[in-house]
Amino acid sequence: MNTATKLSGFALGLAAVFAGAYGIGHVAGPAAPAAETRHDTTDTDHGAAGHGDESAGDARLPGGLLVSERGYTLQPVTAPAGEFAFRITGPDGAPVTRYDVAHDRRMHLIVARRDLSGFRHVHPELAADGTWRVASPLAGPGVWRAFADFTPTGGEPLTLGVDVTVPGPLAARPLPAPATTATVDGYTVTLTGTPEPGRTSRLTLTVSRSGRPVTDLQPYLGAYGHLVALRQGDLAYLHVHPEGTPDDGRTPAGPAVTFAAEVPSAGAYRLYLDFRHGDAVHTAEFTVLAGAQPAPAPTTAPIPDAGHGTPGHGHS
Ligand SMILES: [Cu+2]
Repeated sequence: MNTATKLSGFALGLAAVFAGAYGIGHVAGPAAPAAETRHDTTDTDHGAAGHGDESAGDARLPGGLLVSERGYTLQPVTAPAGEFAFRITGPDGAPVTRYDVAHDRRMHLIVARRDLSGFRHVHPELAADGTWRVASPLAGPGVWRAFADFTPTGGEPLTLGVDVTVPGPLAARPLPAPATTATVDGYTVTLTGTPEPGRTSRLTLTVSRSGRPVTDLQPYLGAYGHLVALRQGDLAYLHVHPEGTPDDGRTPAGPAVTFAAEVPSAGAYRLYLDFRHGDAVHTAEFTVLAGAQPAPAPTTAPIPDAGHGTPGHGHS
């Protein structure tokens, strides 16, 4: 991960401050640029590698880092209290009203605070004018990243991201330590496999309850589990695909669900596994470290205590 990538996280955080606060009548985002500055299909853009995606043969950015890409722009719109609403505008500047179904839905809205807490995955309803609405998944104060994961009809799958601020007292939440076991709603989920930068890695999540394997997982979004991975630092949104589907005649309904994951760089990631059992969706979360950890870069922003031991900057 390079300096530009790290700094972009800070810049986005600052942008959120200026973007105003969600829920007090603000319409976030500038007018939709009909012609965005990024057109990822040209090779000239690929010359500017170093955005953190070092995977061989594919210099495209990870998803979710851009609010506007390939002419499509994510625009939160004013919504009543307790509701979250947004539009996707297309290359012609008009709201997109036609979407393809992917993973059982036309729109997946994922939100997480920038400190990777508070993850929610919800499915908004589309109005005829192209506005998506859903009961607000933003559970409390903080700077949230909202990801819209969709496929416009006639276009390619796309994940756009936008920062949304919910005002209120902020509590710092450090990223939980890496672990291979998570508990949620009485379930224990274990993770095997380690993501390796730049190539596809198999991650297997195994669900048990009260010490017994769960073998009757219920289909959710066309699979026995749905996994989202977000990179610490910039919340790059990673594509993760389940192996097998409930209707293929050979994929068991648990206890293990296997995914193919590609991470673009070494670093810390938060994994969020949605699975359905007992007619409810549960989310198990894991922190994982991918690859060798990057050496400390001398040009990153100062961290607390960084000045200790430096002549002339000592604290007593
Ligand atoms: Cu979804």
